[in-house]
Amino acid sequence: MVARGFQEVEGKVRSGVDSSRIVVLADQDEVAAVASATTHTSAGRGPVPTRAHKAPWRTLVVIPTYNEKDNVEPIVQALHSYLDCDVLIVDDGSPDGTGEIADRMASADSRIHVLHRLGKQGLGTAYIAGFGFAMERDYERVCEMDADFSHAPWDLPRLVYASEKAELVIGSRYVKGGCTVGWGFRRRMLSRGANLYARMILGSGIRDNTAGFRCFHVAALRQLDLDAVHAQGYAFQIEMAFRMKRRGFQVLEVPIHFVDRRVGQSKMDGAIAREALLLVPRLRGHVPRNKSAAG
Ligand SMILES: Nc1nc2c(ncn2[C@@H]2O[C@H](COP(=O)(O)OP(=O)(O)OP(=O)(O)O)[C@@H](O)[C@H]2O)c(=O)[nH]1
Ligand SMILES: [Mg+2]
Repeated sequence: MVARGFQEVEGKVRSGVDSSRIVVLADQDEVAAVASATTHTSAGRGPVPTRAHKAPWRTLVVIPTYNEKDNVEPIVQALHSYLDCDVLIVDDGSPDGTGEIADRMASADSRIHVLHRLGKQGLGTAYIAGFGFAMERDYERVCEMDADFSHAPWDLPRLVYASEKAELVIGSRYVKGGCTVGWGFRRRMLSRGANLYARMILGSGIRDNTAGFRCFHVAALRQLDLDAVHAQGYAFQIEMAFRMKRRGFQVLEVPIHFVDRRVGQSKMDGAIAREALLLVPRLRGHVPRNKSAAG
């Protein structure tokens, strides 16, 4: 299936089309793209564009990694086939050698950068470091993406293009057209429960508060007090979305299919869930509010 531009894609996805099946004609050689929409598929993943979409803004995609040796190279290759952008891998001294693979990738492609940190320091601080990198180097957009293929590389350009209308775009499982694929009952309930809880207590109108597939305006992040952000796990995502909303920024959710990790080990544990449980009620009282902002 083809779409003229990204706005048309969003309409199709909301009405139930799987975004992996849509080729976007913008930036493409049209004849080849139409042919690709019917023939080319990559590992059962649907059509690949004839060339990557050129991000309309200077865009950095931050990918935190901890023991992702089998994912780090394929995920960056995959995302670069959909979006021409810079990538920062933030590796916390992965014992499995992910950091060395990332270094090798960076030396072969000037769009790829690596930040090595000593030991596992958590997702929250990895992203804060990535945001700092984006601010120092004057990127206009900074995205968050997991290394484990839970976030589809073909959805990345959708998030970036949608950021024309909002300072924060969230790839959302809990809006019409979004879903999770492959999670067991327990994991589904945990995610649903966490989101219901955050939604009820924060009242910010955001449906997927814990999603880690996002695109921020760097200019908006500059206006937040990032030093005040301490949350680590899912709580970090809840906190960032809430801070953006309270500051008066637009938050837009685009539907995604979230797929359970392909290979490697989950880092989800009880401590991460507990952190979110305790942090959410505190956010209401502690996060500064703009006069016009909701929540
Ligand atoms: N740098 C860094 N990356 C991390 C850390 N913890 C997790 N990650 C990475 O963050 C991303 C999301 O973590 P996941 O382990 O997939 O967590 P999840 O998505 O909640 O859980 P599963 O998909 O079930 O494993 C992955 O790319 C991880 O490698 C950390 O402490 N430091
Ligand atoms: Mg994951």
